[in-house]
Amino acid sequence: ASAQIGVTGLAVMGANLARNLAHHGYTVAVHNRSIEKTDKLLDEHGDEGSFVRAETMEELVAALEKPRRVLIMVKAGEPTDAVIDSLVPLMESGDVIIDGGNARFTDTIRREADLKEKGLNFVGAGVSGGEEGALNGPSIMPGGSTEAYESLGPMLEKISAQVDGTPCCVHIGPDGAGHFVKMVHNGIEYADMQLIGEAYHLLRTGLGKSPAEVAEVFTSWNTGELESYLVEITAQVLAQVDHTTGEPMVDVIKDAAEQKGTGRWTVQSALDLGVPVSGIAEAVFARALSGHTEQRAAVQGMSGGSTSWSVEDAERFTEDVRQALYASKVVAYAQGFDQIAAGSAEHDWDVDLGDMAMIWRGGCIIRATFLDRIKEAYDADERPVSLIVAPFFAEVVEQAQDSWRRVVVTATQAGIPIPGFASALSYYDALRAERLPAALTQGLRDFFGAHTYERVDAEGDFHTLWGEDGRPEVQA
Ligand code: NBP
Repeated sequence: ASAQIGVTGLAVMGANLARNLAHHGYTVAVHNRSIEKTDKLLDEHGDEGSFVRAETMEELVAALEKPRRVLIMVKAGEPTDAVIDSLVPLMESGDVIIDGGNARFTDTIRREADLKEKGLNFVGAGVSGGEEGALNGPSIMPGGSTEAYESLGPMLEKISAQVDGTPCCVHIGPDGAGHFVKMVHNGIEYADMQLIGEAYHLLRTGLGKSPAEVAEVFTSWNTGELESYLVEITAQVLAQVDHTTGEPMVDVIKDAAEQKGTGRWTVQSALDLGVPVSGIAEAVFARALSGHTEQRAAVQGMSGGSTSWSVEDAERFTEDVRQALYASKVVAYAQGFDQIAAGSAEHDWDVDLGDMAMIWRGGCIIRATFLDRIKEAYDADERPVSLIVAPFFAEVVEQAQDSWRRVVVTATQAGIPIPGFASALSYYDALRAERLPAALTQGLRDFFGAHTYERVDAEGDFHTLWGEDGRPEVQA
């Protein structure tokens, strides 16, 4: 037994993580259900480091030093359970099984509890950054016992992305904490991409810019506050020309967005936790709407916004859109971090929000300059109740709001859909409002269902005999 870690599941992610581990000097035992992928990896990259070829799960486990560590990188769901089932009889107390796939955090909680009973350590690790991250340094979000992290953490920290000498990997918390945080990370990624899409749509439709011209705008935005991987690659995608037709690539791609599930899970979990992640929800629904091609075709002929609408000052409009994008992005992140805090409280995970911002600074899809500011905000002596009121972001949002409002008004008049920008602004205005129509909602609920309400001027639950003149409110 000579390998420090085994990897099973050698599609793009597993193969690249195995190579990353080998590049860092670890001997890696490699296994895949069908041997072709194992041999392809070894043929093409076997000379990059020290690998041990394992044809069967038995060979994989036999190749490992104790305590054994096996990283599973297979399709999430049933395949992961199947692989765990075949590993368990081969492993011993103290060994560590790591699931680096995009597991649902509730599955991770279940698996961790099952394996703990069998004396095995189970680590559910969220891995972000796609195939390039896996190879050159991803952001890693491992959840599991402290004991398991002691054995595994140093390896994961070594192969993760590094920013200013700090690894983009930290022990998130027990059992499902890592996969929960990875899920919300993906939800934020959905929101981020939706907002970027709306900004593009506004510049394209509102200003009549070509995709290549919008690409230039994004390139310039990437030198400022919005600097981020997603803004950078937006410019690249928009600048791409299709070689078959000579058209901008973005015009050749069918405009129906797909999803694999993490965004939907984020919203489902947020509904259970009662956290209003409206930005993420709008992004998930916007993707769903884009795929309803039959309904879209049916409604396409109906009347739209003002036909006389035009932008007078293109430069100002572009800056307004930039500000709207920035402020809406702050709202989306504020909501996502609220969800992590709520999930952590619900499951006793004790997740450090500042650490989350820190490990997303490199390796992952939502890496961005402003994560440093988010880390500062959550590391402050007093944790802000919302990112929006942390001093740095309060200033961002307040400064952006005139632009933000102009963009929402203009887009609405022009008939350009901006669910992300508009809902983010409404979220801000709702939190800001001194009184909300929730009082009326409570009145209605009490009227039709005797659900009771609380008063502003007295303690207790009250019920009113609505409409019956002179009848006093009664305390329920
Ligand atoms: P896939 O998600 O496409 O899964 C393919 C792998 O799963 C192959 O190795 C395949 O073996 C194996 N597999 C399947 Br399918 N069913 C199996 C079973 N019943 N028993 C054993 N092995 C089985 O690979 P991926 O895109 O590399 O992703 C791996 C994991 O990482 C997934 O959970 C994914 O969600 C997650 N992830 C992906 C990305 C990304 O950018 N792609 C990013 C972050 C996380 P075979 O070769 O024998 O068919």
